Amino acid sequence: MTDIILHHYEISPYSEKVRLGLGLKGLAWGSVEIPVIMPKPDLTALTGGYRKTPVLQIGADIYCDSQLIMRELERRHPTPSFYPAGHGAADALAWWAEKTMFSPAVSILFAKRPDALPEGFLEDRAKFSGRNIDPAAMMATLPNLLDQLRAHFDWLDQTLADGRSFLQGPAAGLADLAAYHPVWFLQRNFGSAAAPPNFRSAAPPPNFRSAAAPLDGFPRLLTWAERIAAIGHGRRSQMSAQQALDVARDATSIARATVDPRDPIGRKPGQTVTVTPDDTGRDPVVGELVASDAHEVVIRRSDREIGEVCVHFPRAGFVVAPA
Ligand SMILES: N[C@@H](CCC(=O)N[C@@H](CS)C(=O)NCC(=O)O)C(=O)O
Repeated sequence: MTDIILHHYEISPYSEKVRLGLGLKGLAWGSVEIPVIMPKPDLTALTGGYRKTPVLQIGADIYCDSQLIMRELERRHPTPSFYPAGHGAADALAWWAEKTMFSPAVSILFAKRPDALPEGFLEDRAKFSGRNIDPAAMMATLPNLLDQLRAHFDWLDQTLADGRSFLQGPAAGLADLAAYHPVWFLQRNFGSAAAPPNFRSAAPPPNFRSAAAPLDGFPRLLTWAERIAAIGHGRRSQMSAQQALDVARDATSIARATVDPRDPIGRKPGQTVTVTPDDTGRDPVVGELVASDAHEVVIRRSDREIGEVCVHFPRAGFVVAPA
């Protein structure tokens, strides 16, 4: 059995970024399909309440958020690197791409295809995002969603104007995988050969030969997307949620107590803290601080069924507070 377990579902754009990351590194991984709406009892037994998709598990270490998942994959499997042109700019590009393009891309689906969404989906996402989701009202904002995406897609397209294969040069990296996911999502749901939105089954990469607005004006971007899709997903094997819980129960975390000498407010291992996303799905996870640095915070928690696990979160985009 492989060590790497991804908890995800097929139509999730952030999961597609990680699946491609596993493909880029040529890794074998166990695939646990999670529910698309709450409740997600098997997932939250591992995370302590964090509900977002995807989550990576390696033994009794649980990595929340694709930002940290990619960082951990890079740490454990440095070659080929997600950073062919160095760190910093690639991370910032990924942050920009996700923060600006994910929301308009999924809003287009909510507005145009509410009929294709599973029962209870819009109510779940209203709770998740803390805002009312009304497809009719979203339909009225469609022109603006398309305008916004077109502006961001144009920046990507301009970046490729000198004939480079990928955003930062000849090799694919984190920036490409992060910026690709809205393109993949739109093509998968609205491209020329799009099937109805499918939350469950793995689908081949969408067809990038022709596209609907706002992607239709960017042939370079479509060729770039084709190159990224060709990376594939590595070697995936199905796993049940129960198998993943058993793995966690039988493993011991690799996290070690580490003081962060430059923690801005002097947090120390042993303190009880909550860690909460600062945007959507703001479910606090409580645990004992084990380690932290500028980009990661690790807490230890105990679950009745699986015993002790360490849950890892990014720092950017998360609030760490005393419990
Ligand atoms: N910053 C997070 C964002 C994750 C995210 O918002 N994922 C969406 C699906 S692509 C989600 O969690 N939706 C609600 C859910 O799956 O319960 C990451 O990079 O992993």
